[in-house]
Amino acid sequence: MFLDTISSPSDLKGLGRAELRALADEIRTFIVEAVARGGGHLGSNLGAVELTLAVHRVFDSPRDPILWDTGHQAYVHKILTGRKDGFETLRQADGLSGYPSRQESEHDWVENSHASTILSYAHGLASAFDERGEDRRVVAIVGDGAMTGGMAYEALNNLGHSGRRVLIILNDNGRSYAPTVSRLSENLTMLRLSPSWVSTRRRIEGWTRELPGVGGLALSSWQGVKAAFRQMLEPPTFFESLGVRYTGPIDGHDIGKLEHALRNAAEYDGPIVVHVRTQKGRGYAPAEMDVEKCLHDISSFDPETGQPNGGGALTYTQVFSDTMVTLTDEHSDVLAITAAMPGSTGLLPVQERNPGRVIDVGIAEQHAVTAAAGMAMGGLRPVVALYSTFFSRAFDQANLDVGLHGQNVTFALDRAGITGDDGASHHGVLDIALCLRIPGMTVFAPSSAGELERMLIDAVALPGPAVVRFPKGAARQTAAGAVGAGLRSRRIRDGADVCILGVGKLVEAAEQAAEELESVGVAAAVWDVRVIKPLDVEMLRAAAAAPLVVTVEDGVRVGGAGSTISDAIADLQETRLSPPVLTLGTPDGYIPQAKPARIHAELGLDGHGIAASIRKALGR
Ligand SMILES: Cc1ncc(C[n+]2csc(CCOP(=O)(O)OP(=O)(O)O)c2C)c(N)n1
Repeated sequence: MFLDTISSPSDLKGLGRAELRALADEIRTFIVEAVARGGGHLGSNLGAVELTLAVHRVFDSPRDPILWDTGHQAYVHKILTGRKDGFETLRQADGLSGYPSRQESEHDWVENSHASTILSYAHGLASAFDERGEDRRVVAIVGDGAMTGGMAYEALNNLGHSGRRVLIILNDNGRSYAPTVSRLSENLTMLRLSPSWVSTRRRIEGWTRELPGVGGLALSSWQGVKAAFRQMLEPPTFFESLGVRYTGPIDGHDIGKLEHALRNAAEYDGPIVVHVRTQKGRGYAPAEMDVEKCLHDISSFDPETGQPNGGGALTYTQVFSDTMVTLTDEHSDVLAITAAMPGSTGLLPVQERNPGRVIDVGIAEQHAVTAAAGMAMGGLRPVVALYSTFFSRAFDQANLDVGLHGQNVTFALDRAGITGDDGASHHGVLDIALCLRIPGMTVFAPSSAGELERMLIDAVALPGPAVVRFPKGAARQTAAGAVGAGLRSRRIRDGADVCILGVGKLVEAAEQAAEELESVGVAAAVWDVRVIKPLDVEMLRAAAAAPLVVTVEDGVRVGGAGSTISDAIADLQETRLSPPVLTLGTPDGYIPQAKPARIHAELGLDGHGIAASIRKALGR
């Protein structure tokens, strides 16, 4: 096994071509087995094996920073930088992160897993090295999917202008989560299909210019030919008109060609993009054959077949999907917008059933939200389907473009709360606090499958903006009669000693806490808050009459639902003395990876933890 002999990039330098090819095969097998055990990102990593080998042979990491956009495709980089054994604990509590991690290795510079940021980091690092007189190369690897995000363009524009020495590797596999939606990407694809085009064009341009007598004329007719081929010319022209040199396309699975291109590009004194074409899922048949996602990410699976283990339970995503199918069936003005995640947000069945009613805007959450505001102004009822963590990107647009204009835009925020395996950057713990700051925004938190369906229908029917935030994974089944109505909260049980107000997923934990308290003689009332904004006055009054109020939410405690409820109880005109309000939520800190149940238990947000906090507060 070559793999066992590699513990740092320097171990690669002496390997010949055949050895490198064998090593690439071993790495692929290793990654498939590691991801099969506990899930993770597969397709992107399988596609980046040769590219990562070439990068580490040409550059001198960590002196030369190797920067990965999004970071989900850095498994090979981790293996080559001494972390192979860590894959036993990939994405587990206290284990290897699924993204680059500064704590893990000096080879990792950036661990933000939100896309399209890397060219900005690269610009900053190159500026710092220049200013400090340090001769270091900055290498930024960005996918064609990440190139659909606005920040990438802002950075390119700046890089071209400043002339900073950044080597950009455009890892083009034609795919984001799904096939990449972008004109630039379409044109990159054309170049991929005709890889010799750029060099041929440059050669012909050179010869034509030199033709004695007719050079100028021939060149002008060449302009006509060029116009005809504009589609093909766009990517190089695009980069070069921004001041960024373009080279490529290079076969991203040919280590020799890759190394040659990278060494040449490294000589260039300014920003340069090396366009590398790769195949997502390369070398693993089930990934290569997965037309939609190339097994972009996957939970644990059988490596023989590529089929996921377990599964079967109804998820909140599935409930959202089914409800959207119904809503788009019944209302011709309802449509959904996704930022490059049609599959993961459950919109593919909607697209299939009602073609044209799902719009994929690329990894462009900000644009998605403002475009939704425009659609609403034009008479449509858009539902913006995002993961909660990515909503943070578009807060300004939600606040001003949607909120200030009072538009009927519904935000469906999946993966709200603690998400688990993907670590700090993927938890959806800010959405409640952020959405509560937006005037006129109705904030729904469903606690079961039936509630999600009800709330989504209600949200779309409201005249102004609304958000429905729901957690990852299996949906709680709805007990008979346990679906609330409109903007009302729902009383679940009575009790005179304490009133627990549960939000979303934590309603179940609140009920468990009440049962545990009952066994020690404490009578707890429980409410499902359902709508965090506007708050139901009947619930507030009932809570204000209790000796102790406890709020529980799977979002940040400071500025979240609990603190808003606490203020609202204090503001109730009719109460002379407000009861104490204990607000339980996630802390003001970055929460590391682990299974959600474990994180909830550690944070005191499971039934037992909530009961313990209440007993402490009551002294019982
Ligand atoms: C702001 C943001 N929105 C959505 C995502 C979810 N996401 C993770 S990877 C990915 C696709 C990235 O495509 P690309 O950059 O081409 O990399 P590939 O996986 O194809 O190698 C998306 C949409 C994200 N990480 N960040």
